[in-house]
Amino acid sequence: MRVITFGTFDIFHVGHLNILKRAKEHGDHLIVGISTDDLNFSKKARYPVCPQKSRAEIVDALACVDEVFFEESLELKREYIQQYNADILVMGDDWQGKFDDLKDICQVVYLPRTPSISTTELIEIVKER
Ligand code: C2G
Repeated sequence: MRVITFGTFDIFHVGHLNILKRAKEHGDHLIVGISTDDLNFSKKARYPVCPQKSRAEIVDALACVDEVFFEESLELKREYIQQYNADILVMGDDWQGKFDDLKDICQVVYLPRTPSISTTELIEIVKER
């Protein structure tokens, strides 16, 4: 089974690692869409701390990840799922219900987020020190 997931993975942390490891448990090939710097800017009005090439290299180096590509638009999930022949879409439960319309082409699974860690909180902690 081919699993696909998406994310920014900026300032890579254990919450990111946990979801990728758990995503892989749903199949035998894990494909990760890394959101581009421009997609982040359009969504959050700021660029990620780490540029997309570095973020993709880090995720691609993980033992649980088989393949990465750049996610250029949030609206293209259906096309990416078809292009990469994914059987299962895994997303964190901060996206609960948001991708249910894709259930006609793949399974859609939402996994609980790891509590008490996020890129935004890490940025705040580093700023305070
Ligand atoms: N995550 C998690 N636990 C945390 C933090 C993040 O499980 N404490 C998960 C998120 O739910 C997501 C993945 O890690 O599934 C990547 O998180 P982000 O980098 O914040 O990705 P995001 O900006 O939500 O993705 O199409 C989606 C876009 O690419 C944006």
